[in-house]
Amino acid sequence: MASSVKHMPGTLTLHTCSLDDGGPKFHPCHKAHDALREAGHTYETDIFDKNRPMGLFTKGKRPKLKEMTGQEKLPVLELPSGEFVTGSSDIVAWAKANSQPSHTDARAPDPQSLRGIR
Ligand SMILES: N[C@@H](CCC(=O)N[C@@H](CS)C(=O)NCC(=O)O)C(=O)O
Repeated sequence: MASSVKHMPGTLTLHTCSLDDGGPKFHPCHKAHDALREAGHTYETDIFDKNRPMGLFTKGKRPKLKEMTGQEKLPVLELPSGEFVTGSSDIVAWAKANSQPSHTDARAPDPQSLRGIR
C-alpha cells in the first residue's frame, strides 16, 4: 500500500502510526505528541498508515519512510529544515531541547529571587 506523506515545507510535522494520539500513554506516537505539546510546539500531524493499527504487518513495508529517513518505524518528526528526528526518545529529547520560549511561564519567580525568603 502506498503511503501519502503530508508535509508542508517550513512546518514541523509529526508522522505517526494509525494510533496517532489515541493509544496508551506509553505508546511511542503518544509520547511524541505529549512531548511536543508540553514544550509548546505548533505542529502538523500526518497519520502515515491509517489502515494498519499499531503498525502491524508493516515491517519492510514502508519504503517511502525508508527513502525519507533510512528506517521504517514511526513516529518520525520532520523539521521545517526538511531534516528528520526518528524514534520517540529522540523526538522527546528534541522537543525539550527546542522548547518554545513563549511556552515558559513568565510569571514563574526567578529561583535567585527566592533565596532568603522563609
Ligand atoms: N523504539 C521505537 C519503537 C517504534 C515502533 O515500534 N513503532 C511502531 C508504530 S507505533 C512501528 O513503526 N511498527 C512497525 C514496525 O516495527 O515495522 C520508538 O520508541 O519510537
